[in-house]
Amino acid sequence: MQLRTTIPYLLLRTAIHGARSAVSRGALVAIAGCAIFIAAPAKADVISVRIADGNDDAEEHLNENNNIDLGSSDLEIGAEGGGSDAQLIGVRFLDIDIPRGAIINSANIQFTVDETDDEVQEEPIRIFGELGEALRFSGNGGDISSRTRTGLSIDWADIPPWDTVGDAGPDQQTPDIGILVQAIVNQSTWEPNNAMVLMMLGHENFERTAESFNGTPEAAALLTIDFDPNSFFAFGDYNDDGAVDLADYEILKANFNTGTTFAEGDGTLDGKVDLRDFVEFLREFNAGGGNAAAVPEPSTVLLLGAGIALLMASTKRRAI
Ligand SMILES: [Ca+2]
Ligand SMILES: [Ca+2]
Ligand SMILES: [Ca+2]
Ligand SMILES: [Ca+2]
Repeated sequence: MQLRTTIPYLLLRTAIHGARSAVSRGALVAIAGCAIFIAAPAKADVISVRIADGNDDAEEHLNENNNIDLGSSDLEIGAEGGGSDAQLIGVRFLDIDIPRGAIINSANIQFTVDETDDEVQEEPIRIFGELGEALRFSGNGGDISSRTRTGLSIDWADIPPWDTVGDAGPDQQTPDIGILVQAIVNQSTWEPNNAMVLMMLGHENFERTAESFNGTPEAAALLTIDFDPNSFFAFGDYNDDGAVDLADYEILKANFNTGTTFAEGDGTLDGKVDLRDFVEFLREFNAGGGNAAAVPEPSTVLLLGAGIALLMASTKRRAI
């Protein structure tokens, strides 16, 4: 199976893979895209969480009413009705016991075949995470499509035919969605044991029919996350030199409101460089960016805030 991914995702994937390979060295590492502070001894934890409620998997029909189906016995990834009725699928997982900002090594969702399908896939299924509260799905029209999505998405392409009911192997598993999980656990509102929602945006002329909780609870979607509980995302080290300092601030400032990647200042991984990134940057800057000798003077912090405030004011003027 060939995986198609977005360029920012590849950059970050490289960075996180670099961090993983460096874990055994138990050292401070800096790699393309971001820097990771490794506290020895590092280890990887794996959690697997299955959907546990009929209202935690749902289908939204992408028609004019955006009707929600909470109780269907299956989830048609792509489109229902022989491929004519495109759907957005939402899956919600409870009690994700991961600390805020922990490095996500990899993640995937495992589905199980409910009905056989063999349409050739012309375009990918696009997978997003939800930023925000990740509430249980409701029957209100548009409940899934109205949620705030991660700025990044992962493409699930070239899905082979599903030819045996009950199969739950690599062909029914999403590509690595670790970067989406990273964006979710990086949110300032994230706390261990929060719920997590992921969404699969379908299209017409393609259908893969997976089990839902309402159909067969023990074969409902299963989210697996491999993470390092001892290593944390460095939100502010955009230039990978192991320190969160004025050089990183200049990057953030230069790309404020226009940047889209981590290297351009998007520490929160939502595809935008904005005030939230600056808040995260300041948090790490104030803490010395992992370097206790580098804690700045309060007056420096005030100057940085003034610089960003000027940028925000000039943006507002341009917008009028
Ligand atoms: Ca359901
Ligand atoms: Ca269905
Ligand atoms: Ca830096
Ligand atoms: Ca951001």
